[in-house]
Amino acid sequence: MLKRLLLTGAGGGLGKMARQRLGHLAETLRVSDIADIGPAGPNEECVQCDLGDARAVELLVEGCDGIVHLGGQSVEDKFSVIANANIHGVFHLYEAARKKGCKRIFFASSNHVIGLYTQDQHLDHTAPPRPDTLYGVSKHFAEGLAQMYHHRFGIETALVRIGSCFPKPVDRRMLATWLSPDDFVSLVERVFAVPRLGCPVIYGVSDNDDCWWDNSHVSYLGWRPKDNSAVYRDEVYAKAPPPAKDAPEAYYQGGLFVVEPIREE
Ligand code: NAI
Ligand code: 15L
Repeated sequence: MLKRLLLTGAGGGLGKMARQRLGHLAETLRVSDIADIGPAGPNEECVQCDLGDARAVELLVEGCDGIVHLGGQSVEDKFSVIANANIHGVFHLYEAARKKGCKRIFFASSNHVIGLYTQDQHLDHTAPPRPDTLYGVSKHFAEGLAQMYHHRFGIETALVRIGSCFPKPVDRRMLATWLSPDDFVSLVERVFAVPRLGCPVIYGVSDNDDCWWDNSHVSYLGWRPKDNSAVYRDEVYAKAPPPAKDAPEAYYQGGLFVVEPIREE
């Protein structure tokens, strides 16, 4: 069991669920966000912190032997917003981990690192990145940063390219990208249970019938996703007629992110 697990982004959609379901992994769960997420529950510590503030992040990481890093900008935005949370923020986190001796991190990367591949392409961890947005580029930056801290300083990171982690899939693309909350939790559990993690890219996706991504290189983790989006297929199909075959949401793995405008500043 970990002594103190840091959960960043605890005020977000995924973070709220993780806060409820990951407490058993550590004696103390330190939950953090830029937003106020207090009060602390039993065995919890709450720390309000902007990831863009290097000194605050160093204090945040102090005393933690594991991190589930969900905090940051989670969709496309102006470059300044992406840069603060996802570029400066992730650098501050790894620097703090190095200085304070935290050796294992679950990093919420994203399918938008490979969003410009088409939906008929099957990818494994060797596929060269094709980010679809500044957001996707920032996640790729973080993956590279984690590799550097692994090979130079021995910090292990699960680089989890999450597909779409929501209670259920809500559109046709998500029939392929859906990661169920239960499968997310079981993946975090395996990441902190295995004796040797390394720094692998892992596709964060359930055992869906529709499948673009291959995780066979990380079978050593013993992670076996159990849910399948197919049980929601009829519900999803009933919502809306299929988009045109060449519509971005039907053509690219990143869906509509690929047509996001580039926002300067
Ligand atoms: P979210 O947007 O609901 O939560 C992100 C949290 O990070 C928010 O509570 C926000 O206040 C916090 N945050 C933003 N900027 C910050 C800063 N400068 N300092 C400290 N905290 C800050 O996003 P969600 O859906 O919960 O996703 C969590 C993580 O997983 C994100 O990093 C996202 O990029 C990643 N992800 C999520 C996917 C999903 O399907 N939910 C898919 C792929 C990746
Ligand atoms: C992401 O990276 C986002 O954080 C999430 O909000 C979803 O848009 C997800 O990707 C997705 O592609 O469905």
